[in-house]
Amino acid sequence: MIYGKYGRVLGIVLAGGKGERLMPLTKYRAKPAVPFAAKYRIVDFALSNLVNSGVFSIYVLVQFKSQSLNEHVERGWQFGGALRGRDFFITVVPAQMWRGEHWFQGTADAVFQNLHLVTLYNADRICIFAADHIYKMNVEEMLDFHQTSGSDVTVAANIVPRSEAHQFGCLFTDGTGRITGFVEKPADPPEIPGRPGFSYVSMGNYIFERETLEEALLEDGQMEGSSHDFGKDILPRLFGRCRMFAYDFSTNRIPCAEKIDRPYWRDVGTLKAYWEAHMDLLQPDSPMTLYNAQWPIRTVSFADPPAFSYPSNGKTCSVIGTLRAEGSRVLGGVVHRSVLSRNCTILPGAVVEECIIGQSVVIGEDCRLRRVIVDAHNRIGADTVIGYDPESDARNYHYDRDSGVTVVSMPTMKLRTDA
Ligand code: ADQ
Ligand code: ADP
Repeated sequence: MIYGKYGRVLGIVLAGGKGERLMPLTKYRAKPAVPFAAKYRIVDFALSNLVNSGVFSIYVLVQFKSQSLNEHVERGWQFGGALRGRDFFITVVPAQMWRGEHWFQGTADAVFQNLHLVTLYNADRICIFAADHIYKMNVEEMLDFHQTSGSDVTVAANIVPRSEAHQFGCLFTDGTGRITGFVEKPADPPEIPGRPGFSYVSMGNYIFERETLEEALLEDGQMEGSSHDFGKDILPRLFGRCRMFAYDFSTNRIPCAEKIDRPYWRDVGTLKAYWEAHMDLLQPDSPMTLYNAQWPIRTVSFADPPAFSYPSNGKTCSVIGTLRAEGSRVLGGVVHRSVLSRNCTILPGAVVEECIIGQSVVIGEDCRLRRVIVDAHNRIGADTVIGYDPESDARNYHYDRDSGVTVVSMPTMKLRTDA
């Protein structure tokens, strides 16, 4: 267990991102609360990685539209009985204007405004992790690397195609992994020497020695013009001034009896990436599996009935290559390469292909849906066709030209106070 071996390790999960590029999925919820893979929320991956690695003291910093995120963490992520207490907690921390009349201005400010929690916990080192990614990571291996290399700051790093690297912080390292340069979201990302077409990028997960963190944040807090962001301000300022190393994610190993869990990491910040990450999971030889009992992805449990499917009204029922949450029912429809979330219903004659169907959604009789994300609580009327005509989809729904995916957003709630 980590506790003791690496001193007092505090986890801080940055879960305040707005997720504008995921609109309309982020219209009523924060990005880390966006549902994923039928029964999870995006934040479950970061939290599972920390907990599975033995980090049991975690603050989750939230900001925008955090209601459902708070409820999710409170409902699904609490230690019970004798484990509840000073060293076993997962606590949501809202912005509280500790340092003036403003919300969290950036990721660094979010931690700066909560530095007293680091002091209260008496942390030796702090794992500051993003909440926006689908991945599995054995954090103990990163802590081990941090400790053996005598690092003050360790940045988890992954190799991505250069064409995607402009969305990330890009790193330069020497042969030992020491960071020799850091540039946040460059228009012209640098290539890895000797690996044309690929760049080395920050995964937004950092381990800081406490003193280094406190000094860097105090300095940043006084800086005029800073955006108070780890990627934009803190990291570029720190390298050269302290021992800063990149932890190579491709070396990370997840315990798995069947040797199937290969390193997988995906920023699901855009609708395209979100949809593709789901399609990755549906591949029989998917690099990431949800079925590794030694590295469970944890989430809230509900008293939902079992998933069920049967032919109805003489219509065939075929469900293939599909992730199905509890309570989902296919009553005589065809569902291929799709995701069925909790308690959704597919009515007779409907054909659903490469779709993500949200919680409690009903897909009406004889509907045809292809490459559609239907957000929670929608009722799609009988005979509706979505995903076959981009122009019509763009008029009626949210059509994402980049991916060719259509999104049906959550129905607008009519409030009694609305005019
Ligand atoms: P971005 O992906 O642009 O870059 P950002 O929007 O800052 O990251 O979000 C990082 C994490 O912090 C997310 O989990 C987000 O939810 C959370 N967050 C954002 N603003 C917050 C705030 N004000 N308060 C609390 N939490 C907040 C970062 C790094 C890059 C790196 C990528 C990897 O800056 O260097 O490559 O992550 O995806
Ligand atoms: P839930 O599982 O509670 O439905 P979701 O993530 O699907 O959570 O929804 C996010 C939040 O948005 C919930 O707190 C829900 O009550 C709220 N919500 C749903 N529809 C609307 C709406 N039309 N207007 C405002 N809030 C909404």
